[in-house]
Amino acid sequence: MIASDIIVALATAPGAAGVAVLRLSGRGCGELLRAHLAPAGPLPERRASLRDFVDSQGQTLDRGLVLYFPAPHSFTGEDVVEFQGHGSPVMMAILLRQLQHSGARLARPGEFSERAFHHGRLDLAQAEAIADLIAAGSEQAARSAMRSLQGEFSRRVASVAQALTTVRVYVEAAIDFSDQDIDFLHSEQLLADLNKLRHLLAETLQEARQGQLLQKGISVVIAGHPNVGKSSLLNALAGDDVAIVSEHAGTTRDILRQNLVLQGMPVQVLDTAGWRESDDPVESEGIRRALLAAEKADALLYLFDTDGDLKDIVADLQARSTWPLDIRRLLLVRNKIDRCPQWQDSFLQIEGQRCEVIGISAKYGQGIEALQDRLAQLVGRTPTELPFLARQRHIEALEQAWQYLEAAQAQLQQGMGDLAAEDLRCMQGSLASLCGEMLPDELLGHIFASFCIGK
Ligand SMILES: Nc1nc2c(ncn2[C@@H]2O[C@H](COP(=O)(O)OP(=O)(O)O)[C@@H](O)[C@H]2O)c(=O)[nH]1
Ligand SMILES: [Mg+2]
Repeated sequence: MIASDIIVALATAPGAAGVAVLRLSGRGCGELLRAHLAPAGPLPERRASLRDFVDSQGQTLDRGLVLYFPAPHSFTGEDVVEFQGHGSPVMMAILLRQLQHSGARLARPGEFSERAFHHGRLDLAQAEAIADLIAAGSEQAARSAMRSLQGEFSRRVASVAQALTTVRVYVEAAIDFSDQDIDFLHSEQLLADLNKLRHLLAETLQEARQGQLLQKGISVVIAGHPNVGKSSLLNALAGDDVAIVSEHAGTTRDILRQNLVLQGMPVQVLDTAGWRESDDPVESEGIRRALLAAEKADALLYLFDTDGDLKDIVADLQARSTWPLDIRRLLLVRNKIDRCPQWQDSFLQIEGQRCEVIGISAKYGQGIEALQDRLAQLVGRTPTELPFLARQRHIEALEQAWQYLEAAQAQLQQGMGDLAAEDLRCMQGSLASLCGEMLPDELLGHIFASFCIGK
């Protein structure tokens, strides 16, 4: 599916700006643009030239720099030409219309990247990294996206695929020689190769999970009874006076959302209405929404401020939440420890699992950093070096590869070489899909359609 018509789009963000860039791609796009330029001479390759963009009467519309990249040495691998004019949305609309009149078509979202992919200029993981770089919500996310764009992720997948090929060659050969006495399927060599493969895949999956946290971020809900200091905690985390703090119970009703960056992860913190019985329909609705948000959160900070028995607090939490408590995403937070200097962080066994209890003073900023660290830990962020950015699609493909590997190993232990070979073949397919090999056009189109126009 290699299209060759000429596409055009504004490569810069819409709106008034110092400069706006129009980009064209497709065979002959240099000629198409040149027909609108004065002076009319040939466009130098890969060097800027100053030209006027003129209308059909020869009147200058805009003046700017033209850059021409003939195929195949361009972003898309096709002829590409750019006009860098003044950042006037009105003028850019006029120029776009003129180019469309001459036969250029408005590019679909992500179509430049899609063409680059089809011409082998980048693989799918790299193309996705461009979109992720543009959308990055933190410095670490942006740096990680850049690593993926430079092929770090693709190279890692390639090394897993290579280790897999070694194993496959061995297993296939073992099947061919299965009538011989030697038990190839249980050989030291194969076990060592399989271990190496497992190790590589596990490492890649782990790093991809870290990258996904940087890409999609997490939601954190602060919940608890009225007046325990939920809004104060939101303010402490935000480092700003975002929410109204008051000694009157039931002040917060609507959900308040604040975006922050925590250890490179985009985090949305939600302050919610305090859980209690209420006759006020507005507050009741707020509480209903608070419970819903708490259920969906990646992490739930359950705040309390009494010295009561922790078990009672958890029992109360369990009674009020309308969904089964998931300890893996729960932090119990004791606020106002400025009033009880003897406080010490501890933990509690809930349903056989360890749940942290952390003390803070939202009002005086005590324990907030430790809480942030625990929160990052809870959602699985390990402060390792920069991971590569990964999407849900990547995690799913890697997890699928892992399942095939597990299945293959189980088959091998049973001496079922044929079935193991088949699992390993499927595993190769999962890995190939990461870089866009063997993906149906429809799925590819879907991925590129989520990019922005002009990219
Ligand atoms: N001593 C003390 N008071 C606090 C602390 N955090 C909040 N408060 C007070 O507790 C009251 C309720 O706080 P607020 O944040 O509005 O609680 P919310 O209803 O849970 O949102 C206010 O009077 C706060 O000043 C704290 O860490 N120490
Ligand atoms: Mg509040």
